[in-house]
Amino acid sequence: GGIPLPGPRAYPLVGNVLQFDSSSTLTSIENFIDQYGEAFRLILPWGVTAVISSAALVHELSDETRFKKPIIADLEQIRNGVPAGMFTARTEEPIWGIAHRVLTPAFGPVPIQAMFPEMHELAAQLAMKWARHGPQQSIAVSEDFTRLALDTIALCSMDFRFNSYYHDELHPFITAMSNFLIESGNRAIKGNFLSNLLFWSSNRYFADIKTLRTTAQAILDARRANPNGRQDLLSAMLDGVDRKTGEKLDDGAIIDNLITFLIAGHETTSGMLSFAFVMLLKNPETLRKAQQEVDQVIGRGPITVEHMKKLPYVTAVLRETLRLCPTIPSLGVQALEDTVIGGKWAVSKGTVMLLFLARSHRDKAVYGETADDFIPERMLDENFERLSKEHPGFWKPFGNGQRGCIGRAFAWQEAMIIMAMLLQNFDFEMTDPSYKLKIKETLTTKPDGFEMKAKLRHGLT
Ligand code: MNH
Repeated sequence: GGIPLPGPRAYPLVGNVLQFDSSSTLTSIENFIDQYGEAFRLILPWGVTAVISSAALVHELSDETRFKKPIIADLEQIRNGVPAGMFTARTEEPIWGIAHRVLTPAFGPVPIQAMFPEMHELAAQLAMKWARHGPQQSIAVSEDFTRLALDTIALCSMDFRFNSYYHDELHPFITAMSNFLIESGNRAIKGNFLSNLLFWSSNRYFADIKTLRTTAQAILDARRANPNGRQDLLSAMLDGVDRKTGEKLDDGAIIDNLITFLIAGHETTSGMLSFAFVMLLKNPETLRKAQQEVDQVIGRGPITVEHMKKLPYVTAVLRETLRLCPTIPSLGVQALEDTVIGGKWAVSKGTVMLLFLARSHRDKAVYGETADDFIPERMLDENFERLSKEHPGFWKPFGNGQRGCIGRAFAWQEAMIIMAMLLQNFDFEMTDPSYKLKIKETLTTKPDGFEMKAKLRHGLT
């Protein structure tokens, strides 16, 4: 049963591709949503694709007995470089289950808390850098948060120091990684065949992959040659035995997951932090409240791991930031069988559906008339729990179910440390007070061209 999904007219061969504004995929989809509603279909290079944008439907499609994560588009292309990484593996591939079971405990609360000192050290380095800049220097916010997030995931997961703050030029590994991601995105549109015909970009693509893999291999070899007893994500992968299959991760899978953590761990976290400052500076009352909370709870003393759970307003600021600006703006799911969604639309087996968080997170049925406004109060624990009971699909920035983000606690601790430290030590202003939020779209989203100035409130603590 069920009626077909509505959607714009599709053309032979190209489907709806030419109806996209190439400068912004997100805006193009928003425009389609305005026209066709909470569920409609597009014909894209990988086939019929439904776009879903209400919280109720997002909840329905989060049911893992009916839908699974598809590996398409960018994710499929990233497999050219990391064929066995857990972000891009298919759930039915044994290597995904092994990595998932071996790594889940390593991302648990106890090991993450043990990473506090190293996370704190890198946060303090960033605060030091901004202090030295002085109050007149305009800070390229996402660039510096990208340095922080990359250095943090590399240090905490594999004991490797990029020392990004000390270089204007990025480390060759980082350049290779960002080119690899951009080109994977391009290839998702052009397809493998055409992409491999374009020799220049294709040669560079495979050279970048080689740089990524040889660097990760070198880090692995160094650890094996010098097992220093350090407990981190790399040691968890080297020593871990899957209780279900009795298998260990082979070197290929370890390398793929090291690269995966660097990819998955840096853009999303730095995007979240950058958007948080856009939101705070555009809503000065929220900045004042966040700073007041830090002053009351931490004061001028050192930030400790115990403080992390005692900053409800700062926590709510990050939740509200990810609501309005989910750094992964959509999640893919795929129907396991022919089915009907929303009680009316027919969807055939295998159909890919994009859960468009950038819109479902602003559903008026959940958030009312103030859905587009930045109001951290609605994300304070009590309200957050009430929303999650009344509207279970309300907030999904970390994905869903067994394929949800494994690095959530990692990202959260890292972000809370730097937020607390920056609010404790600096007052901020936008370099251009008339800055209008513009979104840079790659695999993830970030604010484009956002700069601010940071003025020490007192001596650095
Ligand atoms: Mn993370 C999966 C968002 C930080 C490692 N992450 C996901 C997914 C989302 C997501 C959404 C699911 C994607 C999908 O369904 O295709 N992740 C985030 C956000 C942040 C984040 C918003 C920060 C803010 N992620 C991190 C960090 C790490 C990490 C930090 C690593 C240390 N994430 C992963 C991995 C997966 C993932 C690995 C894949 C998990 C799996 O499929 O088994």
